[in-house]
Amino acid sequence: MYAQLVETGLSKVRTSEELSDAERAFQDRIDAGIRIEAKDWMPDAYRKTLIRQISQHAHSEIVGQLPEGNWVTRAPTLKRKAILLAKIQDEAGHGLYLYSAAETLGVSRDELLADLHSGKAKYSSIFNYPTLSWADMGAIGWLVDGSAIINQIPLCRCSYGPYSRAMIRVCKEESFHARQGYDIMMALCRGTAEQKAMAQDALNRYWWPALMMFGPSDAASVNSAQSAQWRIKLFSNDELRQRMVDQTVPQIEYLGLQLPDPAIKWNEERGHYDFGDINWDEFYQVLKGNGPCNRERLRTRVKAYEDGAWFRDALQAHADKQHDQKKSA
Ligand code: BYC
Repeated sequence: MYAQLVETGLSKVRTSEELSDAERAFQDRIDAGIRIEAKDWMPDAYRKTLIRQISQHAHSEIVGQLPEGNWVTRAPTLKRKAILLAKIQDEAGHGLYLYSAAETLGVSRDELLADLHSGKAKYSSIFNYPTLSWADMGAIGWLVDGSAIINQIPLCRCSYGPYSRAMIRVCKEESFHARQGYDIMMALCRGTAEQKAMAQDALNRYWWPALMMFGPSDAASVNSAQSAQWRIKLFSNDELRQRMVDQTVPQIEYLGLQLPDPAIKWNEERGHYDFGDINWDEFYQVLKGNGPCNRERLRTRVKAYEDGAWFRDALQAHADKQHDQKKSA
């Protein structure tokens, strides 16, 4: 798969002869499965790619709290509310591990946040969709965290040590998130006709955006080939997307819900489910900032950051005071 990705992606990958001695030695380490650590020499482009991906990932975890945060005060029971709160707190934790992993590459958290707040840095397209009903909490846990697990399990084996280690705990927590989402869907599907209709509506609305989380098709993915060569990507966008469809269709059937795409059909020859065409125009519009909630999400994040200024100032004042006391002792 790795070789195929290197060949088919849009980004040009240099052959061994085109690499400098240092780059060749670096690639040999990666090919031998040796992890790259923060203080090791690395090509600038490798560093840049990792900063891009890890920071986008961190931003996604942080912005990803907002759609679910919308339902904390309206959770149907105390138990559901406690579970949802715990999940959202986990996402904040994931953001923090990931910002720390990005910082090992020589970029500061302030720079990363400035890029998010100015709209320069991306975060996952999925978080620009609204959460209209309680069933959306089920659909997000099940489909969004479910997709995240499929994408992130391979990242536990990626070439950059700090990123791969952060992913281990993230994936464990995502498994709990996916289970709680499916549990919400099960409860709704076993409930009244109205509750089941809510579950169906959430599935219908979140299905396509969840498939878009895996990124553009392999033929359109600009970064895949290089990232595969560096073992940042172990599987292609389309391959992971197919895995998501194959895993989820039987779960939809178990819930007794209608398939959200009439083109879904088991293909005996391929050993996979076929599915319909993704609306890539919608995906790129969301990436450009024109999704249903892009502006609202960014505005909320910027306001939260500005509202927290007094707390960061207090922390700094406390640290300065401790530093002065140590110096004068
Ligand atoms: N949304 O060449 P490609 C979570 C961008 S958080 C937005 O294939 P790459 C959760 C891509 O960045 C889950 N942008 O890129 C949290 C690139 O743009 P730039 C977040 C996207 O990087 C809270 C361009 O499109 N997971 O689970 O090789 C609550 C071309 O794409 C998207 C991660 O971040 C998208 N969906 O592959 C609940 C996982 N897709 O940067 C749940 C780590 C693509 O060149 N990231 N783009 O301007 C990855 O695995 C990879 O970055 C991707 C994209 C597969 C997403």
